Amino acid sequence: MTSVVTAAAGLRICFVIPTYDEAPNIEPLLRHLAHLHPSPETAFLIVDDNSPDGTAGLVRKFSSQEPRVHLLEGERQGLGSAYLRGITYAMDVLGADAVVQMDADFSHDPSDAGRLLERIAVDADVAVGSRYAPGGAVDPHWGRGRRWLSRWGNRGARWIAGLRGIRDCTSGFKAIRTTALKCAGIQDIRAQGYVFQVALLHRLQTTGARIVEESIYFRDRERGQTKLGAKDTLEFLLQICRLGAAQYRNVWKFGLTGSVAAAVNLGSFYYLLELGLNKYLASPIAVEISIILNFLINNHWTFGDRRLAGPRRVRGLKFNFIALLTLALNYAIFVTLSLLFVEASPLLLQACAIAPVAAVNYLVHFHWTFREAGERF
Ligand SMILES: Nc1nc2c(ncn2[C@@H]2O[C@H](COP(=O)(O)OP(=O)(O)OP(=O)(O)O)[C@@H](O)[C@H]2O)c(=O)[nH]1
Ligand SMILES: [Mg+2]
Repeated sequence: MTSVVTAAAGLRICFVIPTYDEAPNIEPLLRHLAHLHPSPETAFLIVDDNSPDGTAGLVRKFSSQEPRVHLLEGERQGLGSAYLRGITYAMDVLGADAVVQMDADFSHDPSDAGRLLERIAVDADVAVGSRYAPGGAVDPHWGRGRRWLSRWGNRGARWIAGLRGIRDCTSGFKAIRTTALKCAGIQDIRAQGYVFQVALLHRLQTTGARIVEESIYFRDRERGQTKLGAKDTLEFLLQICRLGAAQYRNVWKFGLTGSVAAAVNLGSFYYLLELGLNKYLASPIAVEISIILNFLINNHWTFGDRRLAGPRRVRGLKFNFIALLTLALNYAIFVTLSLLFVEASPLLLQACAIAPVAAVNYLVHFHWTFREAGERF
């Protein structure tokens, strides 16, 4: 065994390893990791949920010779809760700049951690040890059922929860910069079991973390027993649906805000006419009132849960600019359709013009006007 000197040498690294009944594995794993990562800046945190097989006792014994080993004990509340506790402790108490999360059963090869750390030191906030990236693989001993569950679990995470471009969304082997974890506000993650991995990646991705994948070989555990149960599969399904629904929450809020703005547009137009204003002056004033109102509601409500990039007045100008541009686009589509389909109902043509423009409008505002700090346009 040779130790690794990584580009991450300047970072305070903490391995966060959850354990439940891992007595046969924990000591060999800690010995292996301590040898591979000799830096005094590296810590190893075992999060044990009162394992009946005495895992915690073995960790305590090991830590008496190796002070870089820490033990966090608690009641068993599931893998997600254990990770949350462990990561929080690594950041707040041990002052880690980066955490490496991995299983204790040697399914994750300890010598792969160096490659993950290299990536976050060089070009990423998160490096996922990926079984499905080119070059990655799972143990041939995996049965059909397990392969199927893993494949479809990943597809579900991508297609339903919306994890874009990540091949292994359920991997429990990752190196993560704690700056990205702080940005992601992981404290609010409500995932008790294995789906925590998906919820965590989802948070990191939506808050603009740069995520890369490094291929790994996932070995089947040789000692001890699996803790993956039917309850985890059910929670997985429910959680990815919840994450998926959250993706569209902004869409309906945006639609509702747009409808309110349209009503205000008409209302103020009517009121200005009543005041005796010329209709050619009343119309743009009403449009501008509705644009400003639309902006304010979107800024505070629709995208209010985002950490928005840039000052509000710049966002306001961008919003106005896009609103006027899309108004012109809407009008151009309407005129073109009217010329092409002379007989068609004007109301139908107006509706046909609104739909694509509303979609463009939403996407531009989502990724530009109200983009999250850190998101690249
Ligand atoms: N603290 C804590 N650790 C857990 C809990 N459930 C699982 N773990 C640990 O999480 C890691 C992954 O669990 P595993 O049972 O290996 O799950 P898996 O890798 O999907 O399944 P197998 O490798 O087939 O056993 C291991 O280190 C477990 O000991 C839990 O409720 N609390
Ligand atoms: Mg395992």
